[in-house]
Amino acid sequence: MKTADYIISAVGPGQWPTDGKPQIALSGRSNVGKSSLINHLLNRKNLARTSQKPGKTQKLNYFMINEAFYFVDVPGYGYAQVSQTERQAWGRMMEHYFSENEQLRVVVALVDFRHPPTNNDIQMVELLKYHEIPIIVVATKCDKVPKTKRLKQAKIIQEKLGIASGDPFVMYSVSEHIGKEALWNEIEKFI
Ligand SMILES: Nc1nc2c(ncn2[C@@H]2O[C@H](COP(=O)(O)OP(=O)(O)O)[C@@H](O)[C@H]2O)c(=O)[nH]1
Ligand SMILES: [Mg+2]
Repeated sequence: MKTADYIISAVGPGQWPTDGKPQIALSGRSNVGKSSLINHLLNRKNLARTSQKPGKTQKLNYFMINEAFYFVDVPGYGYAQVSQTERQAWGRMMEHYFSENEQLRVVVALVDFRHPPTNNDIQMVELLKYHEIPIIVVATKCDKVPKTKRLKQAKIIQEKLGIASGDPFVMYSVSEHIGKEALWNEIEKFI
């Protein structure tokens, strides 16, 4: 890791970078720990802002990493207070991004390790599969699950998401520094 710079909050396709550099997107429901994970991966305190009011602005936040590739912070889904209209706008934006963006190499799909995947988590994985976009599943907050239960919980999540046991799956904890190297190893395969 050398540099990480915030580039743009893109409200529409006209603002998507067109320099051809690879894009790695990160998705997950609101509060799954996405901002925390991005900051942890990049050794930065507050590059991706944590605890923002979810569901307000539906923008794709682009970060340039090592002047070589982008992290794209996808707005969180599944926030109860979001209106139907906003939900639909989010769906259209994501549909567009996944179908039209040739620089998108892989999506890091975050799920909360403490709970079985939500319907929204499952739909996200299905959408990615439909568009034939490679997926790295990351189970966040694994510190909250006792070590002896982690293997079983991982299997439940993989099964519910319809992910094969050999597909990329990383248990992550920001607070206990688990998973960073494993996730970078998986991401590097797509750059
Ligand atoms: N125990 C634990 N809590 C975490 C972890 N990662 C994030 N959190 C907490 O989860 C909450 C939501 O995190 P945030 O990064 O803002 O989630 P986002 O909405 O997905 O961007 C915050 O209170 C974080 O401190 C983790 O690895 N372990
Ligand atoms: Mg966030």
